[in-house]
Amino acid sequence: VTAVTELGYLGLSVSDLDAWRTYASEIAGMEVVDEGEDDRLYLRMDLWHHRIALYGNGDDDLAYLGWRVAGPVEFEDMQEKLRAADIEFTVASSDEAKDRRALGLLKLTDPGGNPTEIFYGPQVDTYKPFHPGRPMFGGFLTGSQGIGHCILRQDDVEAAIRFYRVLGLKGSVEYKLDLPNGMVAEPYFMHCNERQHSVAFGLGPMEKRINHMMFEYTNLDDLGIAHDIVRQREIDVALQLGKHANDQALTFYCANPSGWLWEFGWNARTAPTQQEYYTRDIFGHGNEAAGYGMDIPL
Ligand code: MBD
Ligand code: FE
Repeated sequence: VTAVTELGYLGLSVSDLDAWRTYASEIAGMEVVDEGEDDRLYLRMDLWHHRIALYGNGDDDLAYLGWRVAGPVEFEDMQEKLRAADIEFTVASSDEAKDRRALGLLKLTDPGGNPTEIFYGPQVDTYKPFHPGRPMFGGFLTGSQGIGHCILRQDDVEAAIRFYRVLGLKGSVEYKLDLPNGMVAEPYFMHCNERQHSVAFGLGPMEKRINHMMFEYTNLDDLGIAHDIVRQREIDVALQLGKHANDQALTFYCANPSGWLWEFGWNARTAPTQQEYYTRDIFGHGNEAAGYGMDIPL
């Protein structure tokens, strides 16, 4: 059965492209590529033409997510699956696919209203070494694990689970967290490759489509440098350094220039073959800056 193979790319709507240029390069270490288009900048994390497109149209939210399938056969099989599940989609024109630097593209909307794309055949610039925006000891962990993971807004978690299962993702509840108000949060984590999770949801109402995007460094020292610079520049840290129970990555969460979170991490373990759940993290992840939708007792 056809399944998506990775969370491959992201489009972000932003209000301050210059702030993003600085943040992405000097803090995250991504390579900024400006091809002279007046509406956008690209961010590179590896040999792909880009992993992130930033559009300076002012929204400060997720513009779209791109899920990859292996090739044209899988692309057609996925369309069959969507039809069988009564999920509406449109196959994009070749100009639209070209705009995403993909060979083939379809567009749909997930049950939370998040613009979603399924593509195959990204443009990979093998001639052009990844050149980080600040000195780095290593790089970003991408490859078969894709760009990273995100937490998305889903008002109907059951509908979201059904949708992402059609795309081929697997997973379940991985935490039961006792909230101060007496409720229990049961966030749901889904994976489609060795990355422990590529998408998660179920942490309650959200203002934006996206709560955070997680990127993983291959070298601990690059996480340390990112953390140092975030502290030097007094950028809001919503969750302090700590280790998650599920992916066991060492991570921290800081505000990006659009007012939502980027989670920087290192040394995540791979997706489980059997389901488990947890009631708290291993250590750290203390709440600090409030108001970013991560005021949860991890
Ligand atoms: C994560 O990456 C995460 O963002 C949360 C909230 C819990 C476990 C792993
Ligand atoms: Fe996360």
